[in-house]
Amino acid sequence: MTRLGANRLASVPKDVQTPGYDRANCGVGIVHLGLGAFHRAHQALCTDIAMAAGGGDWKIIGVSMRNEQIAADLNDQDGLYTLIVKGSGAPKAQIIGSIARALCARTQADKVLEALSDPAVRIVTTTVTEKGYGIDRATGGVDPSLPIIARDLAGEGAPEGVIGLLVAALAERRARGIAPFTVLCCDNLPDNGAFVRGGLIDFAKRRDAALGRWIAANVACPSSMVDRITPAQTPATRDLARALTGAEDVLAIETEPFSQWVIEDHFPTGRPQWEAAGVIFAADVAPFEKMKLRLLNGSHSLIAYMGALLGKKYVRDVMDDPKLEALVGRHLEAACATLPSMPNMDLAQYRADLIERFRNPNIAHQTCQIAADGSEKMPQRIFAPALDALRADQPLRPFAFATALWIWFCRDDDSQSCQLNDPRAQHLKKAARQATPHMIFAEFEKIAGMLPKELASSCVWRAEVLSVLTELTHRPAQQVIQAESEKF
Ligand code: CS2
Repeated sequence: MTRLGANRLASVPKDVQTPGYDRANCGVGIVHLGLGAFHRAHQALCTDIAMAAGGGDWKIIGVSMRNEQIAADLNDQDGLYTLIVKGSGAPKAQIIGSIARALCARTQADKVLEALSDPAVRIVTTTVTEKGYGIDRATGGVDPSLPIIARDLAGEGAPEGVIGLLVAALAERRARGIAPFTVLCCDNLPDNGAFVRGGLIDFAKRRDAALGRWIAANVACPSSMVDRITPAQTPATRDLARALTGAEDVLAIETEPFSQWVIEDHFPTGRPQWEAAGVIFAADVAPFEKMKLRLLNGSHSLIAYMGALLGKKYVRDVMDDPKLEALVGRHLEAACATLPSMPNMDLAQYRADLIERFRNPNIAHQTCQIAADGSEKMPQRIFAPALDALRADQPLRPFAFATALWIWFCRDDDSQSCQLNDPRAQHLKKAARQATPHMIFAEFEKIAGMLPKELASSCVWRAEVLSVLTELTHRPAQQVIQAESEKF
């Protein structure tokens, strides 16, 4: 079987869409950090559509932060890969051509810096996961206790972390009189533009105060909300790509039909015509971010911990159980009540669509994948809406329930179907394994930057979390979850 590559494009079946622009005539304009499945199903597709609609030099240099193999594989395929959309009908494949070439930051930091310093590059997009920035959310600056931040701050050799690389490239551009690039964070974090901006300025100031001031005055960091459920690749994905395109593609990925990208329109050095891909440009992204983080991601985390504790491998397996689905519905309702009014959004429809998306029988999204990095996800997905609910005297129970399940999952019991995978794993495990629910709660409360103080000190919140934890110490999780679904 021939490998996917530029020379295969002419011979893929007619129903497989190929890039609608002359790749050779479009130059590079974007560097993307974080070459995972999500980028390939989302930003790279939108840029592919934008170039087909309006041309422009917006091809992407894709940078994998740690994975050398993915970069090599992408280069072997001339930057091309197959995106398979799986809705209710037959799966549909498309070949994406917006990635010009790929690099790995861990092994080719100099080349990444060179690309980032190129005047042609006007935008840097990032999908490196919540923990990938090394930013301390309590201070808003970088966390120097993290090895990658400490290493890059020390300035020994080329930087390897996201913030270190970006600051080094911005310093180089400033020294050479080149306008800075716009940094567009595409991770599931609230106010993600301000978040990454805070990290860049703080890192820069620690090395050179004038550079910090220059970044503060000149670098645009628009916020964005991104959404598309994209599971990790499996061997079945590659088999399907082969069957649909007739080519071997080690980078093929599958995704759902739904896709959303809302961006604050602040690109001083230009941007692709992403509108052509349905991107919404909004003056304020915050309401969209809140909606997505609290409804989709919040209920995703609930599904993940129910699934992990009950041995249900995929999101769709959780949704197949009417009792669990009812708990997801309850969570969505409570989370919805915490949102600001959104006159142009039909939230009832959004919620109904979410249930359908989670149910998609053709998407094999592992609960274990979503359960990972809970300490990085719970604050914006569960604790922030819980605090708003507390202040507005709205139901806290759904958030307390999700929190207690997460805490129980952090015990990392051998019987669990998936193991704890979290940058604070040791700390969380120790806290979750305390002898009594009160001791567990007290230990979690102490974890810096995790629970908002006002929430942690609320008796109502405490009572709700403790009641679920107490039940979990007496009965199997299955019985506790089932009993919870019968409570309303
Ligand atoms: C998921 C997200 O892994 C997770 O934590 O909740 O990756 C989710 O699938 C995306 O945000 C959907 O847009």
